[in-house]
Amino acid sequence: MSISNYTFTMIKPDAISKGLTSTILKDITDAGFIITALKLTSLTKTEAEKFYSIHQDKPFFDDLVSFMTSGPIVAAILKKENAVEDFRRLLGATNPEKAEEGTLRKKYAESMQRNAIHGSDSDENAIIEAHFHFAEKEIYSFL
Ligand code: IDP
Ligand code: MG
Repeated sequence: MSISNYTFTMIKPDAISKGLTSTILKDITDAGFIITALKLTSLTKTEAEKFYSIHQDKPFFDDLVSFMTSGPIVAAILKKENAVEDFRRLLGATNPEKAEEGTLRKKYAESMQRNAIHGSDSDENAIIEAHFHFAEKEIYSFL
């Protein structure tokens, strides 16, 4: 099975605090993604800084780390043909005002920062991010 069939997602603290976890997971599985790893967890400040280190020089970095450590997250690995690209399409634009109708961020995000859900941006990052959150024994293969 090619690595391009997997992506990594997080339901962010804003969406969890609104009770949207099961709704979002249903939207994801209804769109054809299979959950191969799943947990309710949280990020320490150090972990959030590492996960988003590519953005460390951006003006929004400190606020992003505060937001992502403000409450629990749900982390998941998703399987589908062309998973990374298809999930980014389901997710919608980073800025919910620019997200297309029907996308997860259009439906559930409240702002550019509090945008409800994360999705990996490449096959390489999907694998790195999946292993950031999950041990091998927590990842299930359905084939
Ligand atoms: P992405 O999540 O759509 O891939 P990135 O550019 O990788 O977007 O940014 C990571 C996260 O940082 C976003 O999902 C959002 O929570 C936050 N973020 C990005 N740009 C801004 C901004 O301009 N203001 C506030 N927060 C931002
Ligand atoms: Mg990104």
